[in-house]
Amino acid sequence: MTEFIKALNHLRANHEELLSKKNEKLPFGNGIYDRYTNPVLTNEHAPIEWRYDFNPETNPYLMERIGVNATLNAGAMKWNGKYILVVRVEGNDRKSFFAIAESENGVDNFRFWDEPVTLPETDEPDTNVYDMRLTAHEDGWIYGVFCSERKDPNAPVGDLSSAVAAAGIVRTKDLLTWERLPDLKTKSQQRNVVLHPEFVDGKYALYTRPQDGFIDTGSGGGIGWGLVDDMTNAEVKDEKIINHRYYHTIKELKNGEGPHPIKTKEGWLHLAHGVRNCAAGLRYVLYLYLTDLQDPTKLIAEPAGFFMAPQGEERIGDVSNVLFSNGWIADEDGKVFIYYASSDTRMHVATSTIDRLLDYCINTPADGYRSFKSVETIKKLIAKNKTLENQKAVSAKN
Ligand code: M1P
Repeated sequence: MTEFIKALNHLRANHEELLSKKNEKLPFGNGIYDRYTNPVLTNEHAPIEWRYDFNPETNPYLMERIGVNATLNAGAMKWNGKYILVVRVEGNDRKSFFAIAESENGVDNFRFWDEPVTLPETDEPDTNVYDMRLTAHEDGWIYGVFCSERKDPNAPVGDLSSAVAAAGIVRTKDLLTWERLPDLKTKSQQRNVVLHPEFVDGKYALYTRPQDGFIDTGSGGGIGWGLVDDMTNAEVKDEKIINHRYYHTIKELKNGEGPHPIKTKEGWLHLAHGVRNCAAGLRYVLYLYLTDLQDPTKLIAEPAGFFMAPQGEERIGDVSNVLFSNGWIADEDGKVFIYYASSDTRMHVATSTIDRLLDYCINTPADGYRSFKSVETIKKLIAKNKTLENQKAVSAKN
């Protein structure tokens, strides 16, 4: 056996070992969700066929020819009984593209399909595409709404960083062939646009995130909502903010809808990200909120603070201190798989149930917006627990 063949066999074996690694729940969760020991996808999960030339004539050193830097911000859905992620794969060349990975159980053994998604371009080609939200809409199509980034045509000479963000739209019936539709037209730049799964007043409904610039949301007050007549020529003319940003909260600087909300008996359950600034830079955390079933723009409940924040190794990566989620899957038995990326580098899963998430949403105290109020809330809980202890002591005596 040649050295080349030995090295290739070794590469294949290592890759298979990584892909088939079991994932276990971490012990002692917080009662709301469970985290898992391993990420579900890392850059090393990318198929070796995408990265290596296996021909000893053209690649005698078995070099990695095309590097994958990160696997992050995946949209998710259940498809033919499998847990499907539409992953943002970022190459060493900084370009992101989409690729589908599937798993039988939703927590491990995710394997990429043979080839990345071929995403058609519009007449104005995207420089970069990322963060696709999948929506199996009641009209029968599966839509993918993603961020399309292009260089700012009005940037001053020498400014090579200014960019423009817009919502790109594709649709498919089989996750194999994607039809590109015109980008969403709105008054401002957009990122984190998500399609609601049902018609509202006979129209398509979009969660938006109006922003003044590519990074700054500026006067954009939070997560917006707009109705659209036709997804093949989507235009949001009126946008109203349905989930606001507030001073001195986890979403003071910006926020954005995650995946599309899940319909529950208590209302639409939303997962979103909130961003604040600090000396270490921006900190991205996840939070939940609940809106009315009949009127998805009406807030019913929103717990104070974050639902999930970067923890341990999740804190470190290409963009540290970031949790971001644009994909979750609710099974028919009520189990929920929350797919989240840490520090713009790798994908993880956390599991919970609809009942637990609703309990968390409805019974966790809301934000009082002042330290004094936070202390009052804690004291109320202490008093409640004391009463319970006293009652127990009394009944033990009797
Ligand atoms: O780097 C953190 C995240 O930053 C952006 O999110 P937002 O538009 O809310 O600031 C996105 O580019 C996202 O991909 C990235 O994870």
